[in-house]
Amino acid sequence: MIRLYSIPPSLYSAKVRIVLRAKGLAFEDIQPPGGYGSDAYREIVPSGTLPAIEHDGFLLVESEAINEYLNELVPEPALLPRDMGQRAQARALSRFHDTRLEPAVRALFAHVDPDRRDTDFVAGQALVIADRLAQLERMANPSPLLTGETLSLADCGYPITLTFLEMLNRPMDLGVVLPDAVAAYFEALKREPSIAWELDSYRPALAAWVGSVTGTPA
Ligand SMILES: N[C@@H](CCC(=O)N[C@@H](CS)C(=O)NCC(=O)O)C(=O)O
Repeated sequence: MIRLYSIPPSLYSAKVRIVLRAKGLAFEDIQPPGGYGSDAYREIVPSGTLPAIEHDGFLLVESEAINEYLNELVPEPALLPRDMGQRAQARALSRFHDTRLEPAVRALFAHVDPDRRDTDFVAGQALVIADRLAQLERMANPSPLLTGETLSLADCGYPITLTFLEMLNRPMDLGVVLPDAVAAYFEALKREPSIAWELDSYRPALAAWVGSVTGTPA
């Protein structure tokens, strides 16, 4: 049994759960004692960060490393292409999510509460996000997923970040429109069973978080 340390709105924990489910792995979802960064949690996970997994006494943090580990732990279904170049490209697209698109969306979190919102910053950040999405459209050629017909590690962060964006777009007046290819890709992601499963529980958790910050239902 794998233990996953996570909290409900944690985007990178959702990215790991998609792989756990795609691999058919049983797991126990545990909230960090005292919250992430607490002394109690650091005694278990020295970095104090989420997500973390514990498997047969082996502890690992960082969603990319965790997902690569799970992909090797259970080889089928393979979540990376056989071809070396395509495999490298899948990793590049996953890192584009983690280092370019997601941080641009995450920068909005401090402004979700209307009482603490800097509208100029939010308007500027909406442009950055639109630029990142346009970059993604130029880099990727989803058919319908990033490496073809079947789910790969490249795909696992995008459905969560795009769901965040979808949920914040209207209440924060972002006016971000997904480029056509990215919108079609998002729809294909939602049809993927392990992603649909994750989104079923993730959406309410996200809505609850947005509602708790804004004081209104999202
Ligand atoms: N690069 C990390 C990002 C995960 C992340 O941002 N986790 C947040 C919680 S959702 C966290 O642990 N923050 C505490 C910290 O950065 O010290 C990954 O891919 O796992």
